[in-house]
Amino acid sequence: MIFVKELLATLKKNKVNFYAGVPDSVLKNLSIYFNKLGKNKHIIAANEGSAVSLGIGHYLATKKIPCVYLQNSGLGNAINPIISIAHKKVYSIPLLLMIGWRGSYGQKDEPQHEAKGKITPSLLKLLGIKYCVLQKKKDLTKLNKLIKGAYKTKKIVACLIERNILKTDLKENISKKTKSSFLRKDFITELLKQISVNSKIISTTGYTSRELMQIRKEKKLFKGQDFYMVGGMGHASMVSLGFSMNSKKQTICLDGDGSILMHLGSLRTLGYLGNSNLKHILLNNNSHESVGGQPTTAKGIDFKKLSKTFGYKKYYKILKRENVKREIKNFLKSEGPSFLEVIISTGTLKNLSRPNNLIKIKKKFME
Ligand SMILES: Cc1ncc(C[n+]2csc(CCOP(=O)(O)OP(=O)(O)O)c2C)c(N)n1
Repeated sequence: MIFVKELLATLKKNKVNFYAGVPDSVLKNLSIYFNKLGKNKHIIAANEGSAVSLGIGHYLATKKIPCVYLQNSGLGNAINPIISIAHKKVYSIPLLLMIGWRGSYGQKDEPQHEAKGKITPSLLKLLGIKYCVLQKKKDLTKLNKLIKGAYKTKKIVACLIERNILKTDLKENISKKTKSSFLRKDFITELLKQISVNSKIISTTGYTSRELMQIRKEKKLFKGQDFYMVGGMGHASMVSLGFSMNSKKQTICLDGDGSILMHLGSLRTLGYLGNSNLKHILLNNNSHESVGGQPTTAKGIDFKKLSKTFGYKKYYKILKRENVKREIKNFLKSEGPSFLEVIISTGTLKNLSRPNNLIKIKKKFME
């Protein structure tokens, strides 16, 4: 167990005072501190590659090592700027990567995390990144040494943090990020009632997929088939496009705002190439609810203009419970590619289970 305050003190001692990252449930207690910092000290990036790049820019301007935080599933996104810009053999820019280690050795986790967790240390070795594992307070000495070394060698260093290691006495204060009182589960329930038996749903990472699976079971709503994006956050739209271009079936992408922002360029590909069977839904709660409710930057985006300019044919919006039935009906009937923005409040079902028999899920989806 390590207190966040102790960890941050080690960083401060080494003049690490800028943080950029993508939120993660393992590092949730750090986010509580970060939320209090101004934008010159902390930035929630759209994806992990962007977080690394923000860190690189920060170093170029300040000569101080930035802390880039991420879940190990996001290491893939981060690798491009790490190896092609910051690496010792390229521009040699020192960074500290703080990595939430899902699927660490010996810890039971979801299939996608177990696969990534197992290779995380080898990936770091392959990238030539020295790292330490933080489990106890005394491990902070190793971190201290690594950062000091990074200043000298101009190399990237990292620390891996497993689940339930970081503690804090600060109280979580997750405020609602939208004015809506309508919940994700209410929308999903109505959608499942209205879709046809042949519909296919491709749903984004986190609570959306988990709730979709749970609601089907609890409410016995079995029309259509689902493909849960248990990982690959931000890629549900392109999986949907790839599927819909090769099938006549109605294809519904169920996306989140954090996920949509992670690879926003994909929306243009979808709007440009999508066929009439493709329907894209954004469940907008202006937050990364699945990993602790940290804010996204979705608030203020005019998704009507954005989807139109990206080539979607129709845009619908649900703000109030009263309009849900009617708007879902219109949306499902529309000639796609069409976009439906649903403003939801944070709040999720209790005791959510997780998709685990993934091969079975894939086979059923492909039937
Ligand atoms: C590449 C990658 N980075 C980070 C994560 C951790 N993660 C899982 S769900 C999630 C938040 C998703 O936010 P959003 O799409 O807005 O959906 P919400 O959680 O609000 O339902 C994050 C950051 C991940 N799974 N993959």
